[in-house]
Amino acid sequence: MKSAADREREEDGMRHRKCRGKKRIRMTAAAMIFLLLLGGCGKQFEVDDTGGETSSDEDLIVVGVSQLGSESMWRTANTTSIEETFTRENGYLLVFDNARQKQENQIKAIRSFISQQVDYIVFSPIEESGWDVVLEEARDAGIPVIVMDRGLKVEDESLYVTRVGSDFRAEGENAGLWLEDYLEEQGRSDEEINIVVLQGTNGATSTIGRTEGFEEIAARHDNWNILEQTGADYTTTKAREEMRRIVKQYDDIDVLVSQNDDMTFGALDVFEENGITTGVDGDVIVISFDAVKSALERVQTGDINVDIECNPEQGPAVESVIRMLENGGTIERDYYVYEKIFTQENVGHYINDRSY
Ligand code: GZL
Repeated sequence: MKSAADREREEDGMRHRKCRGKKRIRMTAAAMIFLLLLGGCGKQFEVDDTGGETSSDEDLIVVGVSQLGSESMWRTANTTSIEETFTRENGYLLVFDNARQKQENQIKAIRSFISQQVDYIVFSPIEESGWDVVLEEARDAGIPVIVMDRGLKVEDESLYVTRVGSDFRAEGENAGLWLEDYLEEQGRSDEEINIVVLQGTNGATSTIGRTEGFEEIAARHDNWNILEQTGADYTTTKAREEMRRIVKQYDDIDVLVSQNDDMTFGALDVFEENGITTGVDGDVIVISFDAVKSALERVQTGDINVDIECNPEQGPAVESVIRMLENGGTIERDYYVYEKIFTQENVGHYINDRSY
């Protein structure tokens, strides 16, 4: 039985952003293209022309997926979404590789998919550059590439069909817009506000987008002081290390912006160790990203003020693109998954329906 939130998420499906709304908190733009899960059978898996092993004579679409790693709860949910989507029952043979946070492993995996003559390649680029050569090899092999989650920069945009993921810059801007509203509600708009930022993996477009988006809003406020932005690689352990140094270095932190929930958990541990309260009525305002269920529980208790969702359930959206390609449909350059902003006021309506 699908819950309301699941139905809403499915109805929302995948959306193509036509324009950027300029509302106070920018939510997904009004003009959307809803992708319908198209019917139609998969393609006959070509027999390897060297007469080598094939998956079987079933009518399966072979999809090679290079996942960047398993560094966070978000990543685990993203992988689960792929595994639950590309099943034999749905007409697919999934060839999956975990690159363990190394770009070189992703490049090796893509080359392996090419030699296996998969029908489609899907990958989440750990960082935005360094993909041109291997994607040219995929194009020369006639294999369409779909980028999932993080983005990338290539000389020739035709090297990949589309990207299914989030608008990271909008996520960063929404964090800044929320802080503007919150400080106004608290009567603190003119107060000196000291901010520290825990950033994700260096060079990742999620890190770049969230950083640039928040900085754009912060630049509007001379009284907002970003004391430090430091990388903690989207992990709890690294965040603990960095925050233990930061709380000794700065004795008046008003806001923590943490670019994923795993790092936020590390920071909350350190604040607690030092007798610093956080969240609603706390010493430090905490802004987090991802909105995994265990973090939403900390929004509900008030330890985290706001969690900017980054939706990992991208499997169905990627599958919709493949179905469109199989049916000769027209593909947009970008598809954004639907995302919300959670605070103590609204989290109770959604938390029980969260699948990750
Ligand atoms: C965002 C994704 C980020 C998450 C982190 O789409 O790439 O990587 O925010 C994850 O949790 O590690």
